[in-house]
Amino acid sequence: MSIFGFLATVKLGEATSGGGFWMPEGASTVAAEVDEVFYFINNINYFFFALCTFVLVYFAIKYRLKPNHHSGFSHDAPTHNTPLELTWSIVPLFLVGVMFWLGMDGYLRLNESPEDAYPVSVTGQKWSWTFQHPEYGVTEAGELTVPLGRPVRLLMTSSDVLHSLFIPAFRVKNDVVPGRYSSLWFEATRPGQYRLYCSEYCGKDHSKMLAVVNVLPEEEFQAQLGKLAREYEDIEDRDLPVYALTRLYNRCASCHSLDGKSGTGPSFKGLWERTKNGTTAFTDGSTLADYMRPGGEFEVPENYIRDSILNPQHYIVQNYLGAMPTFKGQLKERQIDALVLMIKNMDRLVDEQGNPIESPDLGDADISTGAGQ
Ligand code: HEC
Ligand SMILES: [Cu+2]
Repeated sequence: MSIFGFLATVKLGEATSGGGFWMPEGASTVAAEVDEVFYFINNINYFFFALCTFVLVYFAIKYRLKPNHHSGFSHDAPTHNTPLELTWSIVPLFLVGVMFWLGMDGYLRLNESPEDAYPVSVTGQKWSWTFQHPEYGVTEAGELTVPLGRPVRLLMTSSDVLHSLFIPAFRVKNDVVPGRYSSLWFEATRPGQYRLYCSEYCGKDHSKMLAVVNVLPEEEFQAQLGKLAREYEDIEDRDLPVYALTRLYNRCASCHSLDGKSGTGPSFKGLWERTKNGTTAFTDGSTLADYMRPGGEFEVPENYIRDSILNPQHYIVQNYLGAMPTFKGQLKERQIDALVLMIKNMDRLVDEQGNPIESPDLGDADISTGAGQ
């Protein structure tokens, strides 16, 4: 085994294969290689840290200014040592050269996604992730389902500020930038659930911008996406509010609470009461009631909820900032209906503390979305 091979495999303080103190166990085709480069560089660092510290301490003691020596310098002390200077220049130069070569080689290969990779479009927004599967017409939020043993390519963009998508177990990370696309690819080697983080500070709730990558064997993967693709179509109208609460609300949860506490946005609790009565005040001094008169924009109050989801910058509620991203293109018509119904029936869906009620009674609930009135 060469010295580099050796340095790359020593994992100080490691017990498990793959994972350990620095990184979780690898679960993608590139993980082993990334780890090798990481441990190679890290172990060289340990070595030189120990060497330099040792020499520093040793010389400090050996050549300290002793009592009864008036000057620390002697005039005939050596000022040069060519072999020594060449050694400490050439050895590090060689090592950094190897580090560059290993890093660049891996970086280039990580950037080139295989032709036949399974495509997923990713949108980062404060503070959640949305994943779209164009092959199935499915949108997921907070969870990304991918096939095992097949390359997956993420085409990513942001609808507000700079984010960064990081899946530690796969050893892949890339910035997610507003106004342009960036990409990332991986091939998962173990089924299971893995953490996905935003690793670029993007505001107040950056630390909550998490998702789970769910790696499924091919057959299960196809079954799961087929199910997600039909999910909201198959649902009966009467079940839409519960569907919205369990499957869609996670996209709103970082800003809208269910228990009345105001967050980045107003709580959903009591929102419908306010909307129906037109008492919501906007930053421009108008109130919702001004637009609810016959012939007005929100004569049908359900339309205000709908408009808030699709054009959030249109009317800004007093005491809040226009921080809500648009969900245009991210939610299907029927899903928007579901959210409107959820907000309308909020007090039947959750209890006083905002916890979901199990099998809520929606028997006589108002499940009209205002459409067609
Ligand atoms: C990044 C934070 C954020 C997310 C995520 C978010 N919103 Fe909002 N939302 C806001 C803010 C801030 C306001 C108040 C300012 C305004 O009117 O645009 C608001 C206002 C609203 C309003 C009007 C509230 C009122 O009191 O009249 C509705 C309805 C609404 N959001 C629905 C949603 C739904 C449904 C989702 C999820 C699909 C969602 N929002 C996701 C921040 C967010
Ligand atoms: Cu972020």
